[in-house]
Amino acid sequence: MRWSQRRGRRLVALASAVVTLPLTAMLTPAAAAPAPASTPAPYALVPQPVSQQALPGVGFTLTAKTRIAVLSKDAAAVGVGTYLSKLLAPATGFDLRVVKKTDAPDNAVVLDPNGPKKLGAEGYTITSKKNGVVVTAYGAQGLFRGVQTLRQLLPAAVESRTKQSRAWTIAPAKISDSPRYEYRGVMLDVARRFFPVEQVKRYIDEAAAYKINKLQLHLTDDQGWRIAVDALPNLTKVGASTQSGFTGGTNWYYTAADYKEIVSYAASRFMTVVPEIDGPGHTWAAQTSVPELRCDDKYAKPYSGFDVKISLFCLGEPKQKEATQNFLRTVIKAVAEMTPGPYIHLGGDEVPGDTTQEQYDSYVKTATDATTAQKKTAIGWHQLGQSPLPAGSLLQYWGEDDDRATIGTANEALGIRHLREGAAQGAKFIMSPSSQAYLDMKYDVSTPYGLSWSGYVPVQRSYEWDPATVTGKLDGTGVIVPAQNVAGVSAALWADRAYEGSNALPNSGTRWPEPKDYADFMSFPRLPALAEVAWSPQSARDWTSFRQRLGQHGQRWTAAGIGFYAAPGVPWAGTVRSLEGVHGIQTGSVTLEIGGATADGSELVMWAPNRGPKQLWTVAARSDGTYTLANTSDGKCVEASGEPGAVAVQRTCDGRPGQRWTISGLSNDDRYTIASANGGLLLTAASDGNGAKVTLQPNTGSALQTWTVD
Ligand code: TNX
Repeated sequence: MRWSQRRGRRLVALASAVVTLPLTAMLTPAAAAPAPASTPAPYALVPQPVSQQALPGVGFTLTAKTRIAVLSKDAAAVGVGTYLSKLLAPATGFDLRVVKKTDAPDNAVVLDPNGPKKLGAEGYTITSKKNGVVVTAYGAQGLFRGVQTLRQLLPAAVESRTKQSRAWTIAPAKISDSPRYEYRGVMLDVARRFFPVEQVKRYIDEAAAYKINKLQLHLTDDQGWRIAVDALPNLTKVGASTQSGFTGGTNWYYTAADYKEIVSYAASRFMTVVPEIDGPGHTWAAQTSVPELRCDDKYAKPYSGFDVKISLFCLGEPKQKEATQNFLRTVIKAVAEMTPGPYIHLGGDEVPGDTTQEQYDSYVKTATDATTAQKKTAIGWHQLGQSPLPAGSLLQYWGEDDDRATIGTANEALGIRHLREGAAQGAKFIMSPSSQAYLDMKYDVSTPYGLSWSGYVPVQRSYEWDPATVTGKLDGTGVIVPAQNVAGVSAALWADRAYEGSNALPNSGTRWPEPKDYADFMSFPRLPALAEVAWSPQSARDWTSFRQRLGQHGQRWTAAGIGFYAAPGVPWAGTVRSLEGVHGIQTGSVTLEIGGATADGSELVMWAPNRGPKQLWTVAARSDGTYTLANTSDGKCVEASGEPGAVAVQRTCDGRPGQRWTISGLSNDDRYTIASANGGLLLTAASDGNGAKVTLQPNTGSALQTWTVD
């Protein structure tokens, strides 16, 4: 059921979401403020600040002698100065000196943490003029957020890891800003796919650039236990030996030292780590290590598969119930002691059906008691709302748009009932609606990785929603969590299908990207979209402005080495590769050609490349984001009817759906998939040999479906 695509309904839902936006905007309190969205944004800042104004003149140009002057002795504030200096060093080649001052000097980048209290912990102002730049905040954290904006006032090349020779001018502006929500998070599923420490740190930097301030680590699941607990060494000895698709690991977990390194790196970016210990479902890895948690008292065999809802602690037997309680107390205490942040996430999602309410309640009570005993705030997926929770607990809503249609009907979806029960307890909510905020959902039919049980999530869908109304019906009525109980927003990057051709199970030829490359491709550009949802006032947000601003950020990511998805519908500027022009279209050692024929309907073939006109294609973009591919010898277009197995032929170009193609880059290199706009099947060579036919086939991740467009 959860694998079904439900595409028809999804389209209806999208259409109505667009129509209701003005209404939802009117309902939110932030909309009462004057709407800055009506004036075009002078600079391409993401997230959109509360207010910005371009000033006349050229702005402030950095030189090797420019100083970063911190108007404080506070170590955290000075630390932001050092961070900025290091951030600018690789691309500029400057080693800007950080100095402590009492008064703001001219011709410097001034960081002033002594601003008015009304700026709040994260608010800031920036004044950037020809004779210097001043960032003002109430403390170091606000300075850090301001520095992320300052970064975006510099040319995109500043993100390069290597020295670039050019002028480094900070655009002239007056900006005043503060966040809509305090909780602005992203979750990494390090359980299904283990992210080495370096790759977690890299992701922290990428997220911090968009003012994300919480990093939830999904540390435990069926496929792996990723955090060392001294008292239970088996958890990492056995329980960490698998990932989804991998077996035999010996170090696929964070030692106490690793975890500490992640926590302190995150803290240096003003980001709080939220560890998640999921239960009572999603606990197979724990059961491989601690047999007392199982009804049969036997060690479970490590699991490296791709299913969900496969496991449950043995909650019905008194002996095992006690073992589970002891286990939870030990684990939560150990994790809490390693975690300086205020939160422990207790999971609670997707419990297999054979649990009674009493059993679930009792698990939740043990887990939340253990959490409050450590003076931490409990967070759970919204299912946790069905059980009594300590005051101040947070719930993370991950429902899907299809369920929202049932709100207020006699047959409300179970997830909606749990949401209601949580809301009735007065809990605050973190919004991670799967149809908008799940980064593991495919963008569109061409996306090589991930799932689509909650629909496709193109960038626009991840952007155009309001956390204040997302727990209501799609028309904005029947909202369950009142606006004042929304604590914030979190994106979630699950990793149970982090391989190419993820519509099918992987095989021995499947390509697995590095976790960082999977994360980059699925997060960019959607993480910045969600960061803006979390930070910017609803009244300052609109898709037309966002897509323009976002289009300027692709070159920043390219400069930084982030392999993002150049999603259709966004005007990508700068160094992003344009596919338009004349190209050979090749897979393996053969290239696409028209053969000896020129008649309409004649079949295309693959052949060893000779760069002749019969093997070259004019790639032209259409306004709908698709391309046509016209042969340079006879001008006819590549065409295939939509069904599986349809043979690719040439025909006089007339723009019919069978002649339109979605060309999508795979992560971080120059390979593409070519999907028919007439149903989404992929152009597939029958073999890597001379004379091979080309047909439409479902995405299997096969090398014969990945193309270079040279
Ligand atoms: C549901 S969302 C899950 C995860 C999967 C994810 C895949 C949630 C709380 N549980 O276990 O990884 O779907 O999209």
